[in-house]
Amino acid sequence: MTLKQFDISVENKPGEVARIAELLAKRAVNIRGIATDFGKGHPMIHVITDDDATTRSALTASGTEFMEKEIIVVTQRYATIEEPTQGDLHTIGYGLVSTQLELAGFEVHKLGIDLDSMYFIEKAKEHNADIIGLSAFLVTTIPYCPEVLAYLCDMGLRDKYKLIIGGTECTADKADAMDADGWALNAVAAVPLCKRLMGKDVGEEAKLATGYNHPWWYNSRRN
Ligand code: B12
Repeated sequence: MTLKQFDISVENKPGEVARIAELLAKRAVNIRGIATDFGKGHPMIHVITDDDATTRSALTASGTEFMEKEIIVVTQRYATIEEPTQGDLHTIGYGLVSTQLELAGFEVHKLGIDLDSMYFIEKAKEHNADIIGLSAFLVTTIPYCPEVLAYLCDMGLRDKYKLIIGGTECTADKADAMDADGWALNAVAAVPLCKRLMGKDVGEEAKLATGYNHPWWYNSRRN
């Protein structure tokens, strides 16, 4: 399923986000998502609303420059569960991964830290997740990643979920050794990894991503 995203050009001055929000509020348009960026040297506001037609007419009537694009809507099926493994209190990295994935349209459920391995298998079931993301920063916490995989196998759920790992001490070869579905060096690389695991087109780069020296990598035996 796709939705319309409005990429709105604004001036580089305070109050522009409020101006756009008010513009839409006056027409009773509900904003589902809003983000700003300065990507190409020009400030932009990206908005997704419940009402494309009224959004379009409100922006046009106010003389605001904008472009429209289709974005992929990620439903419950694409939910990911991100969490540091049992005993691991490093939250910064997994927070960034979650944010990047959310920005890319994934529905992410952050479960918290230092949780029992079985807990988020239960949560993955509850949220009908497709990907379980484990963040492990310590040599002492990485062993919980294969533990989760073992539980999934024991429960006959191994093929129901893709399991990916990341964090300072995680590497592609460790992911491979434990038969995880993927690994990513950082939050940005986690996006093509997850898209690839969901069967989305990530371009030519996919061909390279089976090598350990690639910033995002997936387990080709499962794809
Ligand atoms: C900040 C930090 C802490 C903070 C954590 C604060 C917090 N709320 O997160 C505090 C002070 C609490 C801490 C504690 C400890 N830490 Co510490 N910590 C670090 C440090 C300096 C930075 C980690 C970090 O947040 N980086 C910033 C993030 C943004 O970058 P990142 O880690 O690269 O994350 C990216 C990727 O890893 C990836 N990623 C992360 N998760 C995931 C998940 C998935 C699914 C995917 C695909 C990708 C992915 O994407 C992220 C974003 O781009 C590292 C050193 C280092 N250089 O990494 C040590 C380090 C991880 N800590 C270490 C240690 C030893 C500890 C302690 C045991 C220290 C002690 N004796 O108490 C405790 C353990 C606490 C615990 N039980 O977890 C060691 C681990 C060594 C080892 N071999 O196990 C390190 C490597 C430092 C070192 N060189 O010794 N630590």
